[in-house]
Parts: sequence; structure tokens; C-alpha cells
Amino acid sequence: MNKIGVIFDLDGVIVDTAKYHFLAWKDLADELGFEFTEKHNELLKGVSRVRSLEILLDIGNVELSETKKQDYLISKNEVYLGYITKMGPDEILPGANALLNTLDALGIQYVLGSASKNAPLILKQVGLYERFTGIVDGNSVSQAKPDPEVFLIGAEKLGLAPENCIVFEDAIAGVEAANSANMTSVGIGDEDILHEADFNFNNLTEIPSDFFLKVISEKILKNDEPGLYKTK
Ligand code: B16
Ligand code: MG
Repeated sequence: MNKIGVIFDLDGVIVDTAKYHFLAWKDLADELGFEFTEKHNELLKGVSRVRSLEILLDIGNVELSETKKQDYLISKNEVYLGYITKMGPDEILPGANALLNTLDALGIQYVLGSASKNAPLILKQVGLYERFTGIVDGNSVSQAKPDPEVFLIGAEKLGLAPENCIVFEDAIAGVEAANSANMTSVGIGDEDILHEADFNFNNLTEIPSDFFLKVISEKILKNDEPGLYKTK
């Protein structure tokens, strides 16, 4: 059972760090004197740190020098680190541990494919770091999602062709990245938002136990007939 591999996004799939990003970005918006809401925070999901700051400054209609931007990127991350260094295994999202156990039992390897430069620290905090075959994070890429680079490096770490990789993602940019890498995309979250994904589930507890066997029979065994789960 080594013909497919899995690439997991981190924030929104394995853990919910978006709430900590929100608090840290809100601190900065407060300092700069404008309102930053949870709805605004949705725009930052799956987006790199640098791009997140640009979006935040657009929301507040604030222009800053490059030096100031660099200062704020550092101070925002310091605030964020204050939150994530308090994380523990209880913050692993429902279904994630069970899904990793299923993959282990099937002998299917998995790597991380996250935009976060803090991904290794977060995985260590929640006790999952050692379980992954490899980590691809914001430090490993030159192009952010929706560019497929993060997932293509993930496929290399798995030693597999992109078409044999399954990506679990909660952000539109991540689903687009997986699709343009020619991988099977699984959208975790609102199907209306993630409608470009090959498969959709609200969360990881909904993944059927035979999901991977079905994907193997549909993708790897080249059975082009519509499958039990695949509706698109
Ligand atoms: P950092 P993911 C992403 O993680 C977050 O969704 C996004 O909100 C954040 O800006 C990005 O990581 C960078 O994070 O500041 O820690 O480098 O969803 O790709 O796992
Ligand atoms: Mg995410």
C-alpha cells in the first residue's frame, strides 16, 4: 500500500491556529488604529505572513515603509509565538489522530505542506512532529499557495508522482495549488467555498474509513468510472 501518499495542510486541517493569528493581527490593527474583524481574518487563511500583512494594511488603508513592515512582521510573530507555545495535544482537531492512525495501518506515508514558517514548532507542541515523513513549510518555498511549489516538494519527499498524492486543505488557495499540481484535492470546510476540490468534507471525522482504498481504485488503478465518493 505505498502507491499513494498524503499531504496535509496544517492550519485549519490538523489544528486551528487561525484564532491565534487573528489575535496577533488584531493587536497590530489596534496599534495602527483600525478595526480588524474575524470576517477580515478569513482573508488571511492559507496566505503567507508577508501577504497577510499586505492584506491587513489594505483593510486599514495604511501605508508603511519597508522597514516598518519588517518590524511589524517580527512583532506580530512574537505575539503569535506567545499563543502557540502554549498549545498542546488537546488542540489537535477532531478526527486528525484517527486519520493518521488509519494511514499508518494502511502503510500510507504522509507529509506536511503548510504556508506557516512556524509549522515545525506547532507540530512539536501538539506532539505530532515525529509522525510525519517530512515537513514542507513556509521556510522551504519561494512561491506561496496557490503556487503548487509546496505540494510538489511534498511529493518529492514522499517519492511519488504528483498524481499519486492526496492533499487535505481548508483554504481556496491551497485547493487551487493542489489542483494545479495535478493532485487529488480534498477540501476540509465549507463546500460552497471549496467547490473546486475533488472531494469535500466538513472536517476530518467525516472521512470514511475506506476513503483511501476508493481513491486508489479510482486514481491508481485507472478506473475512470465515477466512484462512490467522487461526484465531480
Ligand atoms: P506563519 P497553513 C498558514 O498556515 C495560515 O493559514 C495563514 O493564516 C498564515 O498566514 C500562514 O500559515 C503563515 O503562517 O506566520 O506562521 O508563517 O494553513 O498553510 O498551514
Ligand atoms: Mg490551512
